[in-house]
Amino acid sequence: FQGHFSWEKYLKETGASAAPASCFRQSLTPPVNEFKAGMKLEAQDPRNTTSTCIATVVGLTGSRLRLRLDGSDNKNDFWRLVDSSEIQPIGNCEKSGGMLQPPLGFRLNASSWPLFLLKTLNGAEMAPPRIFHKQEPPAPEQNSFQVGMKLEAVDRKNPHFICPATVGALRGVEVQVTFDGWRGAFDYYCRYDSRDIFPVGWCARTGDNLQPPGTKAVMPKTSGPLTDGAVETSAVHTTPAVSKGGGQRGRKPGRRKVKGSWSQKA
Ligand code: MLY
Repeated sequence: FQGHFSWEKYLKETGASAAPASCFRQSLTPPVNEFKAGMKLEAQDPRNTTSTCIATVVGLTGSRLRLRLDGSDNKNDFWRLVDSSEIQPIGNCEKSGGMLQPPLGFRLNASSWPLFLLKTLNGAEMAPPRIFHKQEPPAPEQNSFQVGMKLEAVDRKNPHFICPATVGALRGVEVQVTFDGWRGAFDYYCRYDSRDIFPVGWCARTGDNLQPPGTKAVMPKTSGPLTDGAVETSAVHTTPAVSKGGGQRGRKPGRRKVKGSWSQKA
């Protein structure tokens, strides 16, 4: 479900162009997601990347999994593409001589980890090896993004969101991702081969939910009939975005506080 946001219209309205798919470290056909909620797998602990932990799929969105580390709380969920090299079938770690580790912030005493591990795996539904993807797509040879190109990007403060974005700047192998309509509040730099950025149309193809642009920023001026940037943006995007009540004009980015794991003070 894509709300009423249409890239085709939006690109026309903004006079911008989409970054070509060849710029991204993503497969040309988005990877099939055959995982199911409740399945367990091995994942690198995002807060301690040398640790391999047990994770449970707690949600699915497009080609991505929402993961929670067993023994952790529900405030530290993270999202991975199904073809990420950071997820593996259970058994992989020990096969390669490693040991499964408790997650950072393990909620029990460290000494109870071995028993916890036994219990969490006992009778668990393990994600079958065949639904993992053999390897990540290769990184493009170089950073071929250009300033002004449009893309879809994970909002790293709210990683369940993928949103329309623009390349704001280039810095060697890095790309500045600026979120359309959010006045810079969510912008970040990432490597050009980051797995968090996608070509225009990605969400439409994976069935992931692309957020419409925010309404706050003054968009780059185009030859439209309106002259006030702020008015233009709200006129252009008729979708009420993620706001609840109040109307678009009154919405302050960062105002909405939602209980739950993903609202890390957005
Ligand atoms: N916590 C924020 C969420 C904003 C998300 C912005 N992304 C989509 C760029 C809020 O409630 O406004």
